Amino acid sequence: MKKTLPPGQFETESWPVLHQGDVYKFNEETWDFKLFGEVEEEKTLSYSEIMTLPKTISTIDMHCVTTWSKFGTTFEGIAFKELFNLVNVKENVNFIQIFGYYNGDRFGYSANLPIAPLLGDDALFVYRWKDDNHPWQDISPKHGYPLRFIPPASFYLWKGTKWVSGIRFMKEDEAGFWEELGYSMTANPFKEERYR
Ligand SMILES: Nc1nc2c(c(=O)[nH]1)N[C@H]1C(S)=C(S)[C@@H](COP(=O)(O)O)O[C@H]1N2
Ligand SMILES: [Mo]
Repeated sequence: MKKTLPPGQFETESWPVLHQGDVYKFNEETWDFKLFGEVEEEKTLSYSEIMTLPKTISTIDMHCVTTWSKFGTTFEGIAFKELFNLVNVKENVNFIQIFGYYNGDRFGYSANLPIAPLLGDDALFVYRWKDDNHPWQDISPKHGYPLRFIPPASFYLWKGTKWVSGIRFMKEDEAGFWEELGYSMTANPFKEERYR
């Protein structure tokens, strides 16, 4: 398999853990997934409703802005397009923010992304993974259990919200948690778009 390291990155075999705040403790009773914003009708899905959606398995490279890249991790999850299909977005809706847990607030973290590049099999809300050194296993609490977004490799990994709670659909591209603090709106590692 051909590996292309983006500029300024180094390869790691391990999967580092990086986030702000504490680790979310999953409780199925209070957990849900919201599809909201510029949609005809907002939707709230329970954990079991999410987990019965069609599954996708893909190998996706991860590039963290702190300069590590991990190749060849295989994920099992629900493709963004499966959730996108559940709502009718209004006209000219081309962006989303993916929300997740931060310090007691299930909607305290967010990352913005354009919709168009997320319609393939490499934009997944994941719950299981494996690689050459690890058998299939659940995503650990530190990596985002019960559900965690993994963006296509053409985005830095901070766009990969852990402990996800929902998707907000938007007409304008609006900054999320790190973007507000000066990180790139577009975040392409191959163009080294780290800051804005
Ligand atoms: N909810 C939440 N998701 C988050 C973060 C965070 O602080 N909170 N940090 C992001 C950043 S900056 C990175 S690099 C990746 C790291 O993912 P990992 O710890 O699974 O390697 O998670 C992203 N998702
Ligand atoms: Mo990061």
